[in-house]
Amino acid sequence: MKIAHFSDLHYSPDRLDEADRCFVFATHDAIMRGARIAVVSGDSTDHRLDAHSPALITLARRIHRLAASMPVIMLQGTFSHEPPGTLDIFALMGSTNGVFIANRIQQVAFANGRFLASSGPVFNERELAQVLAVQPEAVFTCLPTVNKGQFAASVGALAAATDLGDVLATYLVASGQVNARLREAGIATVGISHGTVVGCETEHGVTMAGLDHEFSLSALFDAQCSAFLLGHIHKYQSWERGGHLIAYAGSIGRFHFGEQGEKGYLLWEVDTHSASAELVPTPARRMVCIDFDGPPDMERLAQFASDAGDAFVRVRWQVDEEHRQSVDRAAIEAMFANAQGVKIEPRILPVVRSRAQGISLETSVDAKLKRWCEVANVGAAPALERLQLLETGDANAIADAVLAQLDQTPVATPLALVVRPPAAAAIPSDDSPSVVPPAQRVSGASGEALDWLEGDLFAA
Ligand SMILES: [Mn+2]
Repeated sequence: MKIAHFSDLHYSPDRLDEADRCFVFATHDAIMRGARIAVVSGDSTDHRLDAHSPALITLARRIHRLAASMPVIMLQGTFSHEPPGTLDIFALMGSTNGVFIANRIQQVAFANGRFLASSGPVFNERELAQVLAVQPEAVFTCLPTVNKGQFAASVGALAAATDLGDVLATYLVASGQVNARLREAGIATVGISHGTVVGCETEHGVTMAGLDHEFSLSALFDAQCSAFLLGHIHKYQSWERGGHLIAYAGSIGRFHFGEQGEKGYLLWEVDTHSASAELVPTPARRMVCIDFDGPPDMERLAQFASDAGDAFVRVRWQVDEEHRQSVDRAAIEAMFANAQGVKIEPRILPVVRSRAQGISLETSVDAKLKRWCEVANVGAAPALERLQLLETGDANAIADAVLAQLDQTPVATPLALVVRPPAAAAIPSDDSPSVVPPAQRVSGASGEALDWLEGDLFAA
């Protein structure tokens, strides 16, 4: 039997365009290809939607139209995306065929165009006998998102993270025993769930390791379903063992920048003993990410812009705070004027002036100056000598001493003056962080001349 598996539709005002373009394509394709039954494995909506929201009405219309062609099963997804109760209204969208809402752990048989659900988590003996008697086309084992809060309340918060996996694994084994009997009777068995499989890969290429995920692959295979249809992870991927197949359909469209892999829906072929699935790509939007470690390279950007076509483009760069004005944001926006959308994300690196380490720990001005000379790589002896002059001599005496020193200097030839004027040799250039020699600062009183030593240079 052919099953059309759609997942993670995320209908919402912001994503309506993308979700609906892809879902309309996928449902139409599934109808054309003669799918017998449709499954939506969770996250039909992105968040709580008002009844008058165009997103909700549009989704209701799509489900209604789909149900005109084939029966539909909708599984409860993540509560933040699909608040409990959201799906109930879709049970009313059935037309020629019904829409079955799987919002608790249960098994459901599809026979003679009708859904027969178990009263408990699996069919009991009496129910199983009835199911076998009607020879269903398929039996679905439904494992919707488990409310971890409720679960934690029953087993304790500490145990909840790891015990949930054990509880679900136990359930899957129990359902496996029922599924084995169904298979013996020639009935196709299908699992549907919404959660994270340990070791799967997200749409951003991150491998989900750890113990607090819902299932292991072996636990899912323990359910002994020919096919296991998964939702939650937005990247299509599959695992096969002995003809049984487990697969995430991935999200119907591309909702975030940086999502890897193709988007689509899965057209499954499921029989009693095995299953296969084909990813049918949807016309998901193209999203291009261009990242620069430093300021953007405008030439390369121009090249990207000419290739971008109708993609959604995100440009990221990072630039020091003081050079932020050097990037022409408007020019970049203009470059991508033909793209579907452009998102510009500059990262401004704040200028952090490093304090000379350890200066604040020194107690005397001498020691502070010496430490600063070490850190700034400036000769300490002349600086300390001049500091002493400032502390002991008065301005006139210092000036006289400097003039007397200059008088002793041999008269330079004009050429030598141009090439290397001796008086200027000691003057640091403006941008050099070295100490301004006291000789250049003798005009004021000594207290005033010490001002440059105070300020925030020595702040901790
Ligand atoms: Mn999702």
